[in-house]
Amino acid sequence: MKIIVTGGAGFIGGNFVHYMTNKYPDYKIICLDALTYAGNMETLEPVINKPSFKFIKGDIADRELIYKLFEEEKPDVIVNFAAESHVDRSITNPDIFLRTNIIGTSVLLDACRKYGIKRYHQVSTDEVYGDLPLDRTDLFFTEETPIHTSSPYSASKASADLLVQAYYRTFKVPVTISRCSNNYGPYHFPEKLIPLMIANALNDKELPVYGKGENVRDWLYVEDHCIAIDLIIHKGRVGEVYNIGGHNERTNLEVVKTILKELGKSESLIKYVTDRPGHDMRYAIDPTKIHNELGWEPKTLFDEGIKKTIKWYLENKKWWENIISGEYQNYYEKMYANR
Ligand code: NAD
Ligand code: TDX
Repeated sequence: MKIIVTGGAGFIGGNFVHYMTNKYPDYKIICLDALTYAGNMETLEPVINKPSFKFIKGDIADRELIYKLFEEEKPDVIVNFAAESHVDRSITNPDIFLRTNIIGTSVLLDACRKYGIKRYHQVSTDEVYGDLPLDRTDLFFTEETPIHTSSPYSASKASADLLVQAYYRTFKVPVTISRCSNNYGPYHFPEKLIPLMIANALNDKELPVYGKGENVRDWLYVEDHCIAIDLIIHKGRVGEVYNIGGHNERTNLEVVKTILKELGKSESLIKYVTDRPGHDMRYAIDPTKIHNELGWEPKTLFDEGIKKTIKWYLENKKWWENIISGEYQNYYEKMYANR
């Protein structure tokens, strides 16, 4: 089996590459990544010298490059993680989100159509469903929940999902889609809530909490996401959408306070800052379908996963300090200075 993993130098794609090369030593895993600000070769250090692994630098929206790659490699499966993934960046600069997340997906689908494929898997997000009210804890996103997006990021991801479904119906490309809740764990880029708060707390910097910190996210340990995608590409039904999430809902403030407590830091580091425009209130996944059809359930609950994650950031300071000492400084200044 030959699998092309796009976006494999990023957070979830990187964890997926590690997971798959360990679990299936006889599979050929090819990582295609444009190495944007979010891509990091240090994330691929544990696999880079494995004979079953190959890295190619390239953009999923580059049609010529993608067709050549398909022609040369003749992959069986594509798992598309490559995306612009940060909601705040999509608010300040939507353009690149449309190019990578929509056009990039369409180029990959065209290549699948042209060269043939056993499976195209689109890594999507629960954000395509919009949000749920805080006072209706009985409500969850199912695969039937209508698409209803809030940010340029989620609109671009939803557009990609619609294209994937159109290529299934019209051209019979064998696709699957997974829509996962918020991930956390090793190699998470420190612009996102959990790694940002860990890094700031360790540096005794303020922890910027948007609004009142009452927004709820459904946190999934990244390895559980990798296990779910592995199951879907091997056993999932073609044309289907699978929600992935584990009923690990926490308010942002609960998450931040847990991190401070684990690190022995004071809550006085918390700084309430101007809210994100259009900020989704609550995400919560109903994972019944993937549980019933594929037997998936999360292995790592939040209280254990957050400890493991903090431990990883403590033991791998070089990985994230290299990031926050570079261009990231300009981003941080722009995003947080006048908030
Ligand atoms: P990330 O930002 O950490 O990584 C994205 C990777 O894609 C980077 O390595 C980057 O270099 C690469 N990339 C960007 N544009 C590219 C292009 N045009 N061509 C090739 N490579 C390109 O993102 P992540 O958090 O690992 O998310 C991965 C996927 O999972 C995304 O599709 C995202 O929408 C989805 N997702 C993320 C979460 C989450 O909580 N992080 C939850 C649900 C779904
Ligand atoms: O500094 C911050 N302060 C803060 O309060 C940051 C960066 C975030 N937040 C809040 C906003 C959200 O309510 O924390 C919550 C989580 O924020 P992010 O880490 O930016 O994630 P989110 O917007 O929920 O989106 C994530 O989950 C779904 C991923 O980034 C997406 O790629 C994925 O699709």
